[in-house]
Amino acid sequence: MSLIYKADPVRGAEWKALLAQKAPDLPFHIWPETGDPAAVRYLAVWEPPPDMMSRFPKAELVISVGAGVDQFDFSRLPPQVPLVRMLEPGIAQGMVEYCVLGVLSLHRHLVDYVANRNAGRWAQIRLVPADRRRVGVLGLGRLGEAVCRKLAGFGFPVSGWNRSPRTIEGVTCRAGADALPAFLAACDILVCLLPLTEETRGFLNAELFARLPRGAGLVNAGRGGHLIQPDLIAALDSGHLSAAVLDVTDPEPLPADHPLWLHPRVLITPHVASMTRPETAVDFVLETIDRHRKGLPLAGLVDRRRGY
Ligand code: NDP
Ligand code: OXD
Repeated sequence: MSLIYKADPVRGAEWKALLAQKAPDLPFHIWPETGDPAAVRYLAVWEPPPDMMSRFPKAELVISVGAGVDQFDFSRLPPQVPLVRMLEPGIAQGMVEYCVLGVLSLHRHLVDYVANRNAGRWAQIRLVPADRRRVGVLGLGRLGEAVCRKLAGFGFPVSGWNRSPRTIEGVTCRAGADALPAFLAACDILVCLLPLTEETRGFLNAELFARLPRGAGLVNAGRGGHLIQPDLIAALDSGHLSAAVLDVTDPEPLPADHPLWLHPRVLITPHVASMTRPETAVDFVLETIDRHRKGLPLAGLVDRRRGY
């Protein structure tokens, strides 16, 4: 009964050392090494091998090493094999840091100061108090909720928009398509933390940008597929949007000659908003395997019909 890991090999080596201590009886292999394929029961993967089920016919449980699961082709996973997404707490911690970084960068005009630095220009921009900068978060799941709470602590008026209704202390929560226009109209900075699904692909588009107040900023830490990139460039060039902080792009890596790299109103990071931490990820995986063996409900179980 072995566990296969298929993701960043450097962190895989850390998983191996941790598992050797915490679960010495669980054979562990780092892809492309697999041991006896017939012994494989559990997989912890970022991108699964396309022939996963024929290669590992006795696989019983698949765990995404990331919080997102849009990289999975659900049709290749038999319904009896549960897919669980990573819920280790380091992901939320990293995402909170990143979104605070992105929102504060926009709030405190970092894009302008980078341009001024490049031009050797000393020019002070008037501060806007946090209580006059409205921040909105799309998606109030594990990450969106944690981000809202932290941002509210800075004194920003924070609102959130979600598929189903949510209550978060200190945050104005709205739900459903009918509530979206009013939510967007009150976002000076918009943060996207939606999962990428059929419903949310291309969500950040010209129509949505037009509903934001003139001069609004964007932080996208969800997935590159949420954003229609030419629409963003058009909105920035027209001045309707002031700046964007993007951690995710489509494709990844973004080609060196892509216009987004050179756009003066865009800051890009290479999908590093958060990184799954081996120490806590291994604990989550061991607990998930244990619950699966006991037939208990699994935290992070993906609903394949919803797509997240
Ligand atoms: P969750 O599944 O916990 O939350 C997703 C939230 O989005 C839920 O509250 C859900 O609503 C809401 N939602 C889903 N579809 C819609 C929709 N069509 N309209 C409105 N709301 C919707 O996910 P996480 O918070 O853990 O993660 C969110 C995403 O962040 C991941 O899917 C991944 O893409 C991205 N991510 C990016 C990382 C990075 O490094 N850049 C790192 C980790 C994650 P409901 O409550 O109704 O289900
Ligand atoms: C994730 C990611 O989904 O790293 O965890 O993007």
